[in-house]
Amino acid sequence: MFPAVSSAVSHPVTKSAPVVGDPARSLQRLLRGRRRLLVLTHNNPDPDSLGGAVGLQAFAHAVAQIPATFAITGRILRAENQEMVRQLGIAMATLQELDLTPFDCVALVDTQPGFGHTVVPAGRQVDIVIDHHVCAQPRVQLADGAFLDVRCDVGATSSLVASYFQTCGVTPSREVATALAYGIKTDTADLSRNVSDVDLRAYDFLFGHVDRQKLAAITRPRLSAAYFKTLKQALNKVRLYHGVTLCSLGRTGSAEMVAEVADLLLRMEGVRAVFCGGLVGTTYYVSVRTELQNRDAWGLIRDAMTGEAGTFGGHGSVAGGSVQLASDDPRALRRLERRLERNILRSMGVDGANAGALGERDD
Ligand SMILES: [Mn+2]
Repeated sequence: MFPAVSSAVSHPVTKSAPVVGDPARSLQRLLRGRRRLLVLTHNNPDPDSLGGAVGLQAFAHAVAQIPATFAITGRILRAENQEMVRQLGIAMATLQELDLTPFDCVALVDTQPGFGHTVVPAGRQVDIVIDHHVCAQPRVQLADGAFLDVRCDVGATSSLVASYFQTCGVTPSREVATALAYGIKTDTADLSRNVSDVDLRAYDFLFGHVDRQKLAAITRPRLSAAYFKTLKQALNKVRLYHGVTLCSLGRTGSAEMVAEVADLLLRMEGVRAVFCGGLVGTTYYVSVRTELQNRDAWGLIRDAMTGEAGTFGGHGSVAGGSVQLASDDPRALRRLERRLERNILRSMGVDGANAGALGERDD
């Protein structure tokens, strides 16, 4: 999941924010001065944000003996993520239903204040930010003396949280270690993408504590019949061009399905870039995946969104965004699909070519 940044911002700088002193010890000091911690992340949490959140909860308990509540907005969408919650017994509250008065400390993990897909309760300031996304926004809603550990060269927020355990000599429980390890696995594509020394050291540290059976169960969960039905419909809509594949699912159940189909299509031989879209309610979600050496996913989605009042974010090989439609009128959807396709083909230099469908060619 990527932060939706305004399409008006310039290309973000992919440099890390400086981490002054030892982050683990600074965080420990801050937590020791608080009574109760609220851990938040972006809407529809993904494995890295779930890992980071339960990791931070456990860390706060271990080094400062303070209770922590993890509260979410949105839903846990992917079958893998639901299985992660089930297998590891991850407890979470719904932010909108939570009484916030007892909390004197608010943390954001795997996101930052001001990101479009992140809810910070009105009137509350954020005390702790642990993240690895590029921030193109001014720092808003940050408390004085806030703890900020934002490292854009690190592959996963879970790696940052795991490093705090390691620095402070705290051993995570099997469940917490498994959550952190799965967070790292998903955000770094099994330590193959966007991976840094911090990620490798964190994974090494965690691996001895991981419940490998549970990790395997999370990686390959049962999938509903509805999932396969959606997949079948999606595959019928694939449009193949030279090196780039497009797929608009039309109306679909969730933004996660758009991302899943994009991941799957990138595995097709000869495909170097994938643009996948789908309408959920009146929001059209776009997922971009690329293996191009000379173009990053952020540049591709920016080109695709040219002229649209959409939001998008991403880096490296993965980007995502959305466009708000006035209604779910099928004609408006078709027009949007055509505009995006035209932008994408122009950007990829395959303007004017005809699309192929699956089954029309054997290569
Ligand atoms: Mn992440």
